Amino acid sequence: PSSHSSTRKVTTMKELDEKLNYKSRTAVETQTAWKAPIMWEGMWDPLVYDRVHMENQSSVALTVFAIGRYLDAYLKTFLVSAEKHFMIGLPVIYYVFTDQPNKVPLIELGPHRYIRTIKVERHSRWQDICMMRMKTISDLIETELQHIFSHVFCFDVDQKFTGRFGSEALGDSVALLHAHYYKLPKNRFTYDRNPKSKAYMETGDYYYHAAVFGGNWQNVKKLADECLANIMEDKNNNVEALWHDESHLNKYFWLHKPTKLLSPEYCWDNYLNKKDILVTRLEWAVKNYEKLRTE
Ligand code: 2GW
Ligand code: MN
Repeated sequence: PSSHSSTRKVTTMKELDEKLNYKSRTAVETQTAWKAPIMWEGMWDPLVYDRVHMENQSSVALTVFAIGRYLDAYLKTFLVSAEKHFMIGLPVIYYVFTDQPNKVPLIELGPHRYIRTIKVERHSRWQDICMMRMKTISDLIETELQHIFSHVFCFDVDQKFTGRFGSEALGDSVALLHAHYYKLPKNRFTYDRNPKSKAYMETGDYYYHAAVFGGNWQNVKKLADECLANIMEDKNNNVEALWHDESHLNKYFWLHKPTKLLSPEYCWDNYLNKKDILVTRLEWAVKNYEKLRTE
């Protein structure tokens, strides 16, 4: 058939978000002041999102770091659970950054799902392990990701997928509401309050969690570059932001508003009371700080 014979309108990804049912949840905020959706269970039809993203040929790269003891402790559970719940139906590539490539577990992958292990140096300070992820992510997008995968999601490894984390989470610039702060007043947010740091901020919109962020590759590149530049400027000035890369991420999303927010369903801490949480999609792993952080 010629292109003229098709009368079915192709839905764009933007139109999908405009059709979200913002009124389906009443006890929680479902839209920001700048009209970005906050994604809570019940607001969308997952099948419609999947169909439109398949038609638009969306594809997703996931980045995760497993350095030192975090590899044995968390990586296998993270990947195996992602194969059950993360962006099922879309092409996915996992980029695993580690100092021990030969220890990355072999896991069974679904069709159109790939894994790529890339060796990185291990920074001696854990703060640098966290912060320097921004450099690695930026380099990856520059050298091989751009133009190939439409979207990028960056994750902490110390977590496990437990429910659908699907195409509804895709957007141009995506931030996650931190489970511990989404109900707290702004004066409790732990932004960096040191005027000497580039992450310094007096007030903000929300407290975002650095365990999950994403967007199209262009925006994730901008985010990583700007956070990295600020981290390096802090290093030159001998200051370090309170919560490291997370403080810089919060500053970035204050200056450049995300186009989509994920509710804490997308990264839940089971230690908390589940009152507003109808489904947990990703859960914090139990952490043995003593064992993981001492050398
Ligand atoms: C991190 C802290 C202390 C000791 C070790 C590490 C560590 C982190 C490591 O030895 N190996 C490693 O691979 N990582 C990676 O960095 C791993 O992917 C991990 O999930 C991520 C962030 O570290 P994590 O999960 O221990 O930090 P959290 O859960 O306390 O996370 C928040 O705050 C961090 C900054 O302090 C980051 O912003 C993180 O994204 C936040 O979720
Ligand atoms: Mn973590």
